[in-house]
Amino acid sequence: HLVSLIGAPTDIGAGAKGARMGPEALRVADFAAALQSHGLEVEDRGNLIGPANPWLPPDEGYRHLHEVAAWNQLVHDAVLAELRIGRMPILMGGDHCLGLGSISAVARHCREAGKKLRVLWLDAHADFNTNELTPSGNIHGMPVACLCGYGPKELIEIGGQVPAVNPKWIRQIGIRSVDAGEKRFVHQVGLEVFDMRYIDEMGMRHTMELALATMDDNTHLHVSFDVDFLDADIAPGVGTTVPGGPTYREAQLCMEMIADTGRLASLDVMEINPALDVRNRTALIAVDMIESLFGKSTLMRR
Ligand code: DIR
Ligand code: MN
Ligand code: MN
Ligand code: MN
Repeated sequence: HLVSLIGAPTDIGAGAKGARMGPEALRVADFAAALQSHGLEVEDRGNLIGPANPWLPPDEGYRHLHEVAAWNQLVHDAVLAELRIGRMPILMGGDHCLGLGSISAVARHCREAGKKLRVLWLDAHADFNTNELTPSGNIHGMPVACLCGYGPKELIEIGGQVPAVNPKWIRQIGIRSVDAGEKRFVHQVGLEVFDMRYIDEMGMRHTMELALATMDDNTHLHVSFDVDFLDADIAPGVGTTVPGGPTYREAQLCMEMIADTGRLASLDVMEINPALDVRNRTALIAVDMIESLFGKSTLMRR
């Protein structure tokens, strides 16, 4: 179990400044040591270096399109390099626009290795906007659409094949904020979304049983963890908090059930914004959750 940490210190796709400090907040929260305590061999590859955030208004519905493309290319190349040498990449964001680079690399690796791909998108938001639907122009609201082939050429082609991902491979969990046009588009494309109402009515256990169903020994499981997935009361240090998210216990169960599959093969940890946090508690809770994702449990289970 060889894990590589990749820092991507940018908020190029976000609407608030500060997610550029996310990788350092995770390091200060002893992320590597927490992973090592569960038997993983961890290398911290340090931080990628990409363009600065010029903090400009949107242009044709996109803020910082060229800088976002440059960052995603760096992330794609770094993630793919780790996968090709048989290591598990963990991307430390950085805002969630970088899920595009990470998952396009994972999808390319799966094509090369003849693996099936399943993507779990843990988030308060569907991140399924386009430049015509977006109310903000922030590209961290668009990576899932881009992965499915809906977006500008310079973003959708990063993984070498368009679309990078079939929408049928994606399961979204914890969703509770979807913009009006985005909502119509989610339904039109048929994205599989387990929103908070679904979790309220059916419970996290049933939700995760469905989200993890029909995987097999040949499935590469990628988790894209936008930390705003967690309820804002327990994770205040993110740019776009939305109330009514999974509780501590619900989120723990979600992570533990993913661990039980034994199929986790790559991970993004995104949107931690230390400028909005309280004594680094959001990075600490993210590390706590990720320990469960890697198999930490109170007792052994049959
Ligand atoms: C909103 C917020 N849907 C937008 N999106 C995200 O600006 O597109 N916040 N991803 O984290
Ligand atoms: Mn592999
Ligand atoms: Mn997101
Ligand atoms: Mn989000």
